[in-house]
This record gives sequence, structure tokens and C-alpha cells, in this order.
Amino acid sequence: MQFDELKKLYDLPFFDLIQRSRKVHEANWPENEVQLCTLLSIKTGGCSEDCSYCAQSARYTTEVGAERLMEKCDIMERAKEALDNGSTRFCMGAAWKGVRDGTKRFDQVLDIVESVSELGMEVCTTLGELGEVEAQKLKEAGVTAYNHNIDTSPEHYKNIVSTHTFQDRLNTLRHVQDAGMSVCSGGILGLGETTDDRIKMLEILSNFNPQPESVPINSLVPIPGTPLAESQGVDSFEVVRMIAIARIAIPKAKVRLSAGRKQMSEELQTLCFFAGANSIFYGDKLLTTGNPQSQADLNLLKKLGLEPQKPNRGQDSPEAEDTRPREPALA
Ligand code: SAM
Ligand code: DTB
Ligand code: SF4
Repeated sequence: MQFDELKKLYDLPFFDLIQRSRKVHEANWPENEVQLCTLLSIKTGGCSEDCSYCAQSARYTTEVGAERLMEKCDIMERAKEALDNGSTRFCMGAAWKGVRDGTKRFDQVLDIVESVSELGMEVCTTLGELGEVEAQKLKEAGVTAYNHNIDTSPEHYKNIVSTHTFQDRLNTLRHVQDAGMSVCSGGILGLGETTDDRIKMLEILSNFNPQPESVPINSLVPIPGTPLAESQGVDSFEVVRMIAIARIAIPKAKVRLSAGRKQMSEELQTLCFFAGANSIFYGDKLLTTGNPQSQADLNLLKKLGLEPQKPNRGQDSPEAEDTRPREPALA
């Protein structure tokens, strides 16, 4: 969808907008299910990049210190726990600028992925920049989806990060698609962006061919010590509007209500589910910050008559439409 169409939707009276997004949601996701994904930070902190929201950047003094890559046996234990607790997706995050083929740490990651993928969950990784070869090898090792957020509009991205560019992010996403992995890409609300920046971000995501398989919508968790420590929270209704236009613009994506849920009321999360969110991170920790307790999430889903999504191995990445260029492109 194009910017003007999305902006018109975003500016609709609130009830009109969520009614529209609900219809799209029901047509594409009739099951009343929410996917539970477990996140694990397999390599925490000490990152060379300067993303101004991030607890893991080595450039800021935060409570998070630099740790080594976790041992495979510990990761496997956490992955099995996630499976037993009902997660259908396991996402491993690393605080790296990126990974390079031929390095010891990349070989270690490939070995970890091979073992985790044998458990039968969707396997997602988020390791920073990838080239063509790295993407191909991750796919072969069993990664089904790669998370790499574009985070905001290209214009605003420069104000948030200086150590890599928006185009670098798009290049990685291109390599992910070319290797046949699903793209998981979304953004953060609360980086001091305008509404137009948010809409621009969604315009770009919705014009990927194929469209992303999942779209995380994070609300900034302000981290003491980072440049965005004092950022104002995002208005609740703006979060719901974003979920709604994400659902309309990318109907088949899992729209994942991601960071920031701990600060949200159950009622706000419910509005987000109504408007089109159908996936959450599940477990009491995200990467370095807190998340609602698992039991609280299960209770909420139960109260709403929503089911955790059944395990599925239908993880093939979405097919490209022939009629549109494959390149994720700046509009
Ligand atoms: N280093 C990899 C990268 O940058 O893609 C992977 C990890 S990074 C922490 C993954 C995503 O988490 C970021 O792109 C951002 O959207 C989100 N994130 C990080 N810190 C956050 C915060 N304080 N609040 C909300 N979202 C955050
Ligand atoms: C995404 O979009 N959100 C997740 C996941 N992808 C990797 C990460 C959220 C991180 C929140 C801040 C933290 O815990 O450090
Ligand atoms: Fe590093 Fe990713 Fe954090 Fe940026 S968001 S500082 S690349 S871990």
C-alpha cells in the first residue's frame, strides 16, 4: 500500500479503523489464535553499534554488560523448555553488528541452529547484518525466519543510528529473502518519530515482495544510560492504530505485539488483539528487559477465548508476486 492510503486509514475515526482492520483480520486469521514465541539472548551486550534505544550497545553505560555466546547445551535446554511451554517459535538474538562466514562464532551459531531446528519449532534468529552466503548457510542449517527490523522511516533512522544505514538493513533483508527464509521485520514506536515516519515505515514493509511473514511492533522500553532514556511513552491509541494499519497493509503477516507489553494494561493488549495483533513474545524476559509472566499471558488469552497457536511446520517463506520487483526498495 502507498503512503497516502495508509495515512487516510490511520486518520480514520478510531472505531472505523479498528472495524476495518478486524474485518481483514477475520478474513485472514479466522482461528482466534495467538502465536507464542520465546526469545533468548544467546549473546548479550557489548555491541559495536550505537542504536540509541538499545541496552546492549557498548557505547552507552547501561546495566547490561558484555557476555560471551551461550553454550549450546544451555541454549538447547531453554529451547526444549520453550517447546514444552507451548511456544511454536524460538527466536535467538545476538548483540552483533552482523555475522561473517568463516568465523568461529558463525560456525557455532550454525551448529546451534541445526540442533534447535530438530526440535520442530519455527527457528528465528536475529544476528545483525547478513551477506548472501551467511543467509544461505543459516537457511540450510534450519533457520525459518530472520528478524531484522527497519525500526522507523529512512529519514528518522539517521537520527537513531549512525553506525549503519537504513539501506544496510534493506540489503540484509534482501539476502534473507533470496535465501528463502521468511522476513520478520517491524519497528519501534517511541523513538521521537512523527506519525508520518511510522506510516512510511509500514509503507516500506508492505511493499516488500513477498511481504514480511511477521511484523513486530515494539513500544520503546526506555533504558537508563541510553540517549532515549527519557523518551515519552507512546499514546495507547496510537499503538492500536499502528497495529490496525499493519494488519490492513500486510494481511497475512503475524503482527507481533512485542516489546513494551509489560507496561500495557490487559485492556490495551486486548484492543491490540482485536485490531489485528496475533503473536506475542512469551516468557518473563525479552532480550534484556522484562515481559509479562507466562501465566498472566495464558490467563489473559483464556479470559478472551483466544488459543495459543497450534504447532505447525508450515514455515515456507511467502511466495513473491511476479508482478512486482523483488527488491525491498525505498519509495
Ligand atoms: N542486533 C540485532 C539487530 O539489531 O537486528 C538483533 C537484536 S536487536 C536488540 C532487535 C530489535 O529489538 C531492534 O531492532 C529493536 O527493534 C528492538 N529493541 C531493542 N531495544 C529495544 C528497546 N529498548 N525497546 C523496544 N525495542 C527494542
Ligand atoms: C523484536 O522486534 N523485538 C524483540 C525481538 N525482535 C528480537 C526484541 C525486543 C527487545 C526489547 C529490549 C530488550 O529486552 O533489551
Ligand atoms: Fe547492537 Fe542490535 Fe542493539 Fe543495535 S539493536 S546496538 S545492532 S544489539
